[in-house]
Amino acid sequence: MPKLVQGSLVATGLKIAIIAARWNDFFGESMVKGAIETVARHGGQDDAVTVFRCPGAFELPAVADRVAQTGEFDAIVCLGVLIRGATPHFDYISSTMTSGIARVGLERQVPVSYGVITVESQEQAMERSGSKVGNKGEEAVLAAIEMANLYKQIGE
Ligand code: DLZ
Repeated sequence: MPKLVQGSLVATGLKIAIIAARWNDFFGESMVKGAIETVARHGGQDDAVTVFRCPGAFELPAVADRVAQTGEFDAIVCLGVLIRGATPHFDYISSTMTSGIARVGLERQVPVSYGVITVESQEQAMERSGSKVGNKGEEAVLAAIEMANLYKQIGE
């Protein structure tokens, strides 16, 4: 029988940092709310979540790196909403931000989950921040909880 190692979705005892970009906050706010509620639904304490705000998605990796270095959190969740505009800005920001977030997760001793929606329109942003296609904030926090518990299983 192979041994299975996996993280549970129980948030009890976990300290979670949510880093939320302010751009397109109209959509981002429901992702933050969904993420906080999900921690509570999975047994996390009220004071287990700390929300950090930064200007935009571009700043997420830098803040995640700082937060990771405090050593105070079991997992970090990055949340943001990047909507394609008329300029190449979207492409530059999305690729730099995505690889930056991944790098923090690889280089620091803490799981970092990716809850940034990268969409073509406000309509798509609406669908992914809590309506038709779910709430990416909730999904990202679930991944963070599972990864934090998996890291504990693998060994500290
Ligand atoms: C500049 C910019 C643009 C055009 N669009 C977005 C966006 O859709 N979502 C987002 O989170 N941030 C955007 N930003 C801001 C950049 O991420 C960054 O905050 C600024 O360039 C300042 O460094």
